[in-house]
Amino acid sequence: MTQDELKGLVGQAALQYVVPGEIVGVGTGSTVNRFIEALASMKDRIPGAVSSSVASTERLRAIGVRVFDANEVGELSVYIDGADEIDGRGHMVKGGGAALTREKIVAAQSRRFVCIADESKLVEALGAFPIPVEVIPMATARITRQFAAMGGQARLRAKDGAPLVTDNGQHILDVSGLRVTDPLRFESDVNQWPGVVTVGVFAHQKAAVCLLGTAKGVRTIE
Ligand code: ABF
Repeated sequence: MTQDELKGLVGQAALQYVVPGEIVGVGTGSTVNRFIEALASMKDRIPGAVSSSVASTERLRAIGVRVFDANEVGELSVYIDGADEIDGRGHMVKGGGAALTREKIVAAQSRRFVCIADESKLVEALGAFPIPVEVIPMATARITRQFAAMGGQARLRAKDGAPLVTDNGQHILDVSGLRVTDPLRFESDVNQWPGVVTVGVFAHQKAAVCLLGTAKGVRTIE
């Protein structure tokens, strides 16, 4: 099976976690795009969705799903999103698509995070994928030095020859060279550095369920 077919498989499998009659939280990325395609089949059974990006909002509207602002609704039963890395306990690295802050907000508003990914995303320890960190631009140099002191190399993410600007008007540092053995502590520590908006380690908002696309079918890790 191709990677795209594996994504299609888990996108379809995620439908079983959508609660009829309730608003669903929807993430971002190519795997989530396959979930959105599948969601078209039950769009008349849900009032709508809360989305973590402009791109997903457009796709949801295109299939006729109403998109609510996060502030308009209360707790969501489920949030479905992809990941750049996930370990066996549901801790994730996210933010390769630069939407990590909104993703963490919708995840925090949801009772259950269902992660959908192909099996290449499953790792023993987080950190081989450079960890995205959204930062206030004036703090970039100091935060870079703080990561260097931990043995990490932070690179400012660029787009079209200029620093990438997130949906929130901030920058992204991608940090390589770290092996995160205690994701909860890493997330808590880095999150309180002045100038850090969001760190792309999701341990406090970890996945309750991971649907992994494998050559043998969907593997569920709970
Ligand atoms: C979002 O999309 C991000 O947090 C993560 O960076 C990315 C995964 O994308 P894909 O499904 O395309 O690999 O979930």
